[in-house]
Amino acid sequence: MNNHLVWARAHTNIALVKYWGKLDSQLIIPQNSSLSLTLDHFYTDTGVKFDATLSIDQLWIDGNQVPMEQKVKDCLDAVRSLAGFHQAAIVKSYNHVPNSAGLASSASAFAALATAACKAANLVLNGKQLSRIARRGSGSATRSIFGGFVEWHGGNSDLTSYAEVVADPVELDIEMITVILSRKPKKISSRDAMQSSVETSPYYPAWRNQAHLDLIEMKRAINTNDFKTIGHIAETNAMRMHALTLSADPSFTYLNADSLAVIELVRSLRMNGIDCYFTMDAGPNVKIICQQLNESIIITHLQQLFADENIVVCKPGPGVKIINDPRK
Ligand code: 2P0
Repeated sequence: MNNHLVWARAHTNIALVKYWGKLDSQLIIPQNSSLSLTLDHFYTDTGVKFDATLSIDQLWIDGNQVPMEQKVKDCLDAVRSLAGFHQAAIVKSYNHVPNSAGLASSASAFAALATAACKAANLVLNGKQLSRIARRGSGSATRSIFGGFVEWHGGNSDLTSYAEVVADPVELDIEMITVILSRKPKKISSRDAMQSSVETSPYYPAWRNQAHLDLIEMKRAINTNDFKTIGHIAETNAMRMHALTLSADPSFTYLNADSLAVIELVRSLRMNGIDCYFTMDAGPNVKIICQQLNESIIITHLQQLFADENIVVCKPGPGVKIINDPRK
């Protein structure tokens, strides 16, 4: 075993065809395949050491020790089972993502955890195998193992549910302007919200069928560098996902008044010939999908509504990497 913590850095990803619902909640097998873009701006650094002298796993987030989370334990257990030992671990994580507000902090967190833990356990795995371990912590983390456009093949078992690169490096001019409307943790976790959608929305079967079609069209658009189609599918797919929470029982929504204001702005810019689209995840923040030539005009409009520090331009980002201790 290594004497020091082994560190990995993983970036967040934003789904263009969303994952929303599980077939198997233990193994985290999704109801539908999904496709995302890994971003350069938001990331998590996680260090792991397995230590025979520790009696229980320890978790430190942003410098503070916190109670062990079940998702972290699930991911560590998957690594221990593969490595064939039972040693407890110390895990230290530094998040450079606004936590739990629809910016997919769990995606970068569990991709970094899986990668650091496998290396600390002296396991030599390829990206596909790492993505299956990351999946045990959080579904969206499956995709953050890779950079650029990434597909998570939903599959129907541990072996068949993994991520794969669709395009990396990304040649297309594409960026996402993240508008941070809330830095507070969300009221309903995505885990509970998607389960409620699967169990109570009468529209769930239609979502699953449509997501399958959206994925096929999205891959075609990526392969032909067709920005308009990518944006259009991403926007309609996101709103169809949010229709599931609105049609669940009890009904709820992640959209707030500010989200609607950004959506209206995107629609009005588009009416005026500026090619841009929106997507949203399990929180009120909106991501505007655009190209560099329109970036400054979109930002000028956003600045009339929101403070500069809440407008963050993200470009395609890299896959997970082993790094040196980021605190040294
Ligand atoms: C996604 N989201 O595809 C979708 C779209 C949010 C909206 O994956 O239960 O934290 O840990 O597998 O991955 C967020 O859910 O959920 C998510 P679990 P996860 O990015």
